Formats: sequence, C-alpha cells, structure tokens
Amino acid sequence: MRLYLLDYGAGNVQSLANTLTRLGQEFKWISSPADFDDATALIFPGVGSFGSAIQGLHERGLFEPLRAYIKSGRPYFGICIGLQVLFQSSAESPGSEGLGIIPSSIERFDDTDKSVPHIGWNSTDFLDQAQKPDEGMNETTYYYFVHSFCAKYDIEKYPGAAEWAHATTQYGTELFVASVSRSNVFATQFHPEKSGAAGLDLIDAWLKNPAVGIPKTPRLIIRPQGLHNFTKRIIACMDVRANDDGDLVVTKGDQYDVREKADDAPADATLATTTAGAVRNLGKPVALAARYYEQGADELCLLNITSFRHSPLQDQPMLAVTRAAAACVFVPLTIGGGIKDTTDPDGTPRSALDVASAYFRAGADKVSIGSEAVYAAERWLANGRKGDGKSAMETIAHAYGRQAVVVSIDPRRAYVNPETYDGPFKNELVLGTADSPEADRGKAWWYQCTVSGGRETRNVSVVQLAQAAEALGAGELLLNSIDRDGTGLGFDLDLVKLVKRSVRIPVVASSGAGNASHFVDVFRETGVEAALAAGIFHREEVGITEVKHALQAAGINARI
Ligand code: 1PR
Repeated sequence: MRLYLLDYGAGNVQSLANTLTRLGQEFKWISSPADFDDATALIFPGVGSFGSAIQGLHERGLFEPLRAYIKSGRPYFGICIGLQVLFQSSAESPGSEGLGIIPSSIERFDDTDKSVPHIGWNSTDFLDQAQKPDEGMNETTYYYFVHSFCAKYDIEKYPGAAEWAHATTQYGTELFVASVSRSNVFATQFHPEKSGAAGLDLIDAWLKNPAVGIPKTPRLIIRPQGLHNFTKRIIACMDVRANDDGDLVVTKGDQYDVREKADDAPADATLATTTAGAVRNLGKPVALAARYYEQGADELCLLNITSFRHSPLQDQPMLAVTRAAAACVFVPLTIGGGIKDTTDPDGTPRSALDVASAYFRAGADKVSIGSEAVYAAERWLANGRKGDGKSAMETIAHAYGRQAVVVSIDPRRAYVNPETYDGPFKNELVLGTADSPEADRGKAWWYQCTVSGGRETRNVSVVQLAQAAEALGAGELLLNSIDRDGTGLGFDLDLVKLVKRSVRIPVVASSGAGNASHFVDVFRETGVEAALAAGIFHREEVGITEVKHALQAAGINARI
C-alpha cells in the first residue's frame, strides 16, 4: 500500500499523522497533483469550513486530481470535511461546489432544540443490519464529533445522501449520516483519529481492508428515537507555566493564585525561605495528559497561563508540549493562552491566526482565546454588536471553522446592594441565598469579566462576552469562575445557568469541582454539555472514571 494523506492547508492533519504512526503505518503527503498517480490509498482529514477546503484544493491544483482519484476506484477514506466535500454543496459556504460524488447537500443542524456545533461523543447505528462491514466500526461505542453542518438522513428530502449512508447518528431530534460507504469510498463525519481506542481500531481495520466493496445499502425510512445517545464530556485541564527554575510545569491556581502560601511551605526551615510563594508544581504536562487520556478523559485542555513573550512563535515551549501531547493522546486537545497578535523578539509580526495555525499544525484540535476575546467584545459592543472581521475569533473561525475556536471566560463576582444598584447589569444580577458558600460576601452580584488571568477587570459582563463570542465565531465557551477556582466548593451553578441560557453554542462548566457529585449537579441543574476540572484530578482525589460512574448512576450518559 502506498498511502497518502491530503493536506489542503487547514486540516488537523498532525492528529491523523500521529494516529498512523501509532499504528505503524507509513505514509506520504500529497504535495502535487502527480502524487495522486502514485497513491494506492488516500486519507483526507479535515476540520474547517467547507468553502475553505474547496478553495484550498483549487489553489493547490488538487481539486480535479482528487475527483479523478476517487473515480478511479482506488480506496478513499474521508474524515469530517473529507466526507462533506464528496457532496455537491454545503449551506456553510453558498456558491462553493463540492466534488459531487454524492448527489446531495450538506445542511446546518437545527439549533432550536440543542446546542450547535455538535461537539462531543455520540454513537452510530448501521443502516444495513444484515451486512455489517468489518471495517472496525461498531454500534456499542462512541465516536467524537465536532461539526455544525451535516448530511441529514431523510430519504424523501435527501435521497442521494440516503443512497450512500452506511450509518446514522441522532443528535437532538435530528438524524444525520455518520458514515458513507460505497465500493472504494468510506468516509466518516466523526473523527476516528480523536476517538480514542475505538477510533484507532477503525482506522487500523480500514488500513487492513481499504476497499471493502460494500454493496449498496438499502434506503430505509427510519425515525429519530426518543432520546439521542450524546454523552456529557469530562475534560481534564492543565494550567501550564514556567516555575521559578524555568521548567514548564502543570500548576493550579487557588482563585487564580498559583503560588504556595507561606503556611504551605514544607516544615524544613531551610526550605521555607526558598519555597514559600513557589509556583505550585503538580507534574509535567505531557505525562499528565497521557495519564488523563488513559483514564478516559473525553478531552484535554492545556492552558499556557503565562504566554512566553521572550520566545519567537516557532520556539514557543507550548508548541513542543502540544506536539508531544498530540503524539500520545487520541482525544481532542484544546490549547489556550497567548492566542493573539504578537511580535517575535526580532520584530516579526505574528497574527492570532498565525499563532493558532502553529498550534493546529502541532496537533491541537481547538484553540482557546481569553483576553483577546474580551477586547473584541468591547469593540463589538461599541460597534453596535457588530464585528470588524479582525478579531482572533473571526479570523480563526473563518479559516478553521467555529468548532476549532473556544473562548475562555474568566469572570469574577462583582457584589452589589440589590436595593440600590442602578448599573447596566440589573437583569443579570444573582440574588444570593443564605446557604451559599459566599453568603457573607454580599446579597447580590453580577459577573464581571477579567483579562490577563484575572489580574485586570473590564466593564464587560459575562453575558455580554458570551454573546459577543457566539456572534464573532466561537464554537464553544470555557466558563471558568475565579471565585470558585480551586476551592472544591462545586461549580458556580448560578453563573453556569446564566451563561447557558444566554447562548446557543456549547458551554463547558469549569472551576470548583471537589467531588463526583458536583459533576452530577452541574449537568442535572444547568444542561451544560461538558464539565472541566483540574485540581481534584492532579491531586488524585477523584478519578475520571469515578466521575463517569457517578454520572451513569444518576442516569446521565457518559462514555465509559
Ligand atoms: O488571556 O488568551 O492569554 O489566555 C489565558 C488562559 O489562561 C485563559 O484560559 C485563562 O483562563 C488561563 N489562566 C490565566 N491565568 C490563570 C491562573 O490560574 N492564574 N488559569 C489561568 C485559569 C482556569 C481553569 C482551571 C479551572 C479548574 N484556569 O483552567 O483549571 O478553574 O480548576 P479546579 O478544578 O481546580 O477548580 P489568554
């Protein structure tokens, strides 16, 4: 087999390359149209927008050679965008023409009954129960999806898609095509290279039998079930920074203060003077990432909490961490911290898109934007709730699709007297209750946004930032809480409910988890799609598997 990977310039190709390396499969990259003649098998991975993919293929002179390759009958494995470009068109990019191999169109999910993008783990159902092809897929496992557009499964409205459908998935009340299969063509909407062991098995089976020659599957009239199998995600987060010796460590803030308190210093007096105020060191980033992957984390988040200004972009220590983590972790990786316009020490300007692209090429699946999102929200508000096309969110979402853009929100409670408060955030005020852990701090509060890791407050509320982020292209919100960070008091449910009802994109609850029941509470009471923790996992007080079993015991679907 002469396997080639097709990189049109904005795919998450490094993730797939890492998977093939893990499977011991050699491969080359398509670098010119002539390479298609040499290929005996081809994989086209991709995130990003339909239009960017089609444009990227045309700009590299690869569009027609790709179509000719597929029509030649040689094995093709498309992933996500690699499935969608097989269609004639997509609602995501009106005017862009796909390969037209599948006579149908890609449409956007309906977001009236669920958050869009569809980000997370879901199951698949084979259409043809009799002839389950042995390409390594099965109905009892979960695969990772991250997309806002899909090929809907409806044999009346989209007969062309139904002809090719091999398996379907239900999200909310909608059925869509999870995979297509016909003779030499096999493609998945989900990302097998990010679906853990199940995904590795699927790719390995295809490599062993790439042209499975599946007969045409029957077109069935199937209806959505009462409830989809979409799971709640458990995310492990590593805040990464250099310690006082310059080594990159995973640290953990207590309300964003990452330094030991004097009374935390070890008993040995000779050390007390050197370690009081030391940066908490909870381990090495890649080792912890590998541990959490093995423990069943659904996603990992690595936050560079002190972006390294003295390093040129290509020497950013966090890039090396990303490459190393992506080589041993096969679930989605989000990288945050310093995703903004920067200048290298030699004066070379680097746009936020350049910075994000460097992380995607290193193996990140999503980037997380913190401070820059607050500044962009301020411009959006001042500009009549309209974007200027220049923000990091807009430029990165345009190139890679909104599902690759996370906005990390660092809010702090701003306590006020509800009887006298006359500020602009009256409709966002939360009235405290006597049993609240912070009851002594004030009767009411709104949530104020901060930048620079909580070091500076801005006159922007968490609802304003959340809605600005959604409008400017974010696909998901990472909702931290400075007040609850590291406290173990539980997630700030008032904060999460407020933001969840303010946007249609997925929300990740973060900060404050102290035990497994806190995860049950946040999913049951707020409807968020994911919950994140750091300290309890780093200190091994609670395991990821323990959290998932607690969710299942509470009737909440989790991937185990
Ligand atoms: O502003 O774009 O450079 O991004 C900076 C990023 O670094 C943001 O995502 C910001 O949240 C994060 N950050 C900056 N300073 C700190 C700090 O702790 N001093 N970490 C920091 C914020 C929040 C969570 C934390 C959860 C769970 N960390 O990631 O891990 O609160 O903690 P817990 O489970 O232990 O309670 P930019």
